[in-house]
Amino acid sequence: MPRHLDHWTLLGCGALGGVLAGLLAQAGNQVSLLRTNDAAVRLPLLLTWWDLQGQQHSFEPDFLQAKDAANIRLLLVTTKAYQVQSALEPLVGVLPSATPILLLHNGMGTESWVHRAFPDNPVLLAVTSNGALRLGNEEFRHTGAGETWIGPANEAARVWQPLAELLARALPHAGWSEEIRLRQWEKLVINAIINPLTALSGERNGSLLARQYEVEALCEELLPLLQRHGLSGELAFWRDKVLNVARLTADNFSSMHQDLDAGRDSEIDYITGFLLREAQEAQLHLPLHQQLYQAIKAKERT
Ligand code: KPL
Repeated sequence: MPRHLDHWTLLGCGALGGVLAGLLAQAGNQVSLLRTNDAAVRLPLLLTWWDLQGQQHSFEPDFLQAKDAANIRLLLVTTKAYQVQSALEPLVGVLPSATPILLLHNGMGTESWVHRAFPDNPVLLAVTSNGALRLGNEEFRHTGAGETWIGPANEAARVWQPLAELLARALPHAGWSEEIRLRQWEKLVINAIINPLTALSGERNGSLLARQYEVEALCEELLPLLQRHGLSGELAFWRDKVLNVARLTADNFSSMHQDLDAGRDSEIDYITGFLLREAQEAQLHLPLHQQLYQAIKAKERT
């Protein structure tokens, strides 16, 4: 395994980034937070987080800037999908080409720019169903144990399989998946249904257990597109998958609900927007998802 793998640099310290930083530090890793060019982003000097048992932990992260890029051994990008490009831009041409870039965000559609901007770096993709809440600029809560999968997005990333073991020492679960894009699509379906519905209703994820027919109709509309992308599950499989996550995260507010509530943009362009773009290319129509997209866009504007 390559050396220095216990030094993680995190780009993005939202709800999930904050909790991951805490979990990685607790497992004995050195954790640095990368300052972006965005002066509005305030990073925690003392990061406090509560674990699943309600126990409080704190640690003081190190800070790096783009000019320190040569010291970045392992870059974990946990910004929102729509921030990936602007957050990574200062590292173009200065991040060592051997440094792996691990992208972890909801939605899809950021990857192609990353490959163009960092053509020689190993690029890895990750999906997670861990629940996280940001309580303030410096305070975070781990709200649900979930699975985390990472996998290669290019050839150079294939040797980085040991990263999954390393993550598994810090997280409730982590595994390597050669089929990470299929897992991203599965998560995309879950987010495309739970997130906009709960962001619009203002309710917790568990509220969808009483809206099974809507969930089913939204799944049904996606089936032809999913089949084109190699996901062959039938309607009951997808409905149960979405409802199962709603059940497991019943007390959570979805990230889209949290974003809109806090006056931030949502990730709808990388979730439903991505699905609509893919559907258009395949000449498929997704009227129900189109309605959700427009309703979230309208809510973003207000
Ligand atoms: O990923 C999530 C999110 O809120 O973004 C789910 C799985 C829906 C949990 O809330």
